[in-house]
Amino acid sequence: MTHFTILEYPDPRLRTVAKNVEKVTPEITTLSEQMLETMYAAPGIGLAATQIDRHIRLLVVDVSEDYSQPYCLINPEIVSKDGEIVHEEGCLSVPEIFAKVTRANHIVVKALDKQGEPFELEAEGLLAVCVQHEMDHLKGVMFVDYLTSLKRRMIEKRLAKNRKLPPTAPSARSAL
Ligand code: K2U
Ligand code: ZN
Repeated sequence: MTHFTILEYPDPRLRTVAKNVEKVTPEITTLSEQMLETMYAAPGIGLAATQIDRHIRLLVVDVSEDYSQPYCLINPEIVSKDGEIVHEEGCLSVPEIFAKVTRANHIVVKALDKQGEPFELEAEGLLAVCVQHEMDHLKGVMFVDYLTSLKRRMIEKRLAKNRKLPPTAPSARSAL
């Protein structure tokens, strides 16, 4: 069972713009499966390759209650979007921080699956939010970038403080 280390904000590697996957090789297929294992173990509902310091356009999501609906999107492109949703977001790279972000409520995304086959995913609600959140990671964008600079500075101070706390101390968990 492979669980990757997840980069944490403000690590500058999280700002890397990922490159297109030229060929979906067995290594890429295995990587996507290992990313799902890492995501489920976190636990999370999405993970972008950027977060495990692999700068290729690959993301995984599963917003189901029972881990039964995993999607792997390689070289994802949004082909249409509409509607608006304000949803509280978190991020495995920004632990213990949650904040509301406005995104498109309905999207159609074209991508390659983990075998390299093209497909289209129509998503709305939390799945649409999660896919857009992960696609932002592939551009070096994080959900905290949508917040005010004051809130971002507060997050950076809180994360720094939490890192200094002994591992057993309750961290300063908060929504902004
Ligand atoms: O990028 C990540 O770290 C994945 C996020 C996915 C997410 C995107 C948008 C809105 C909420 C979550 C992580 O899964 S954060 C952990 C989490 C899990 C379930 C619900 C909310 C947050
Ligand atoms: Zn994230």
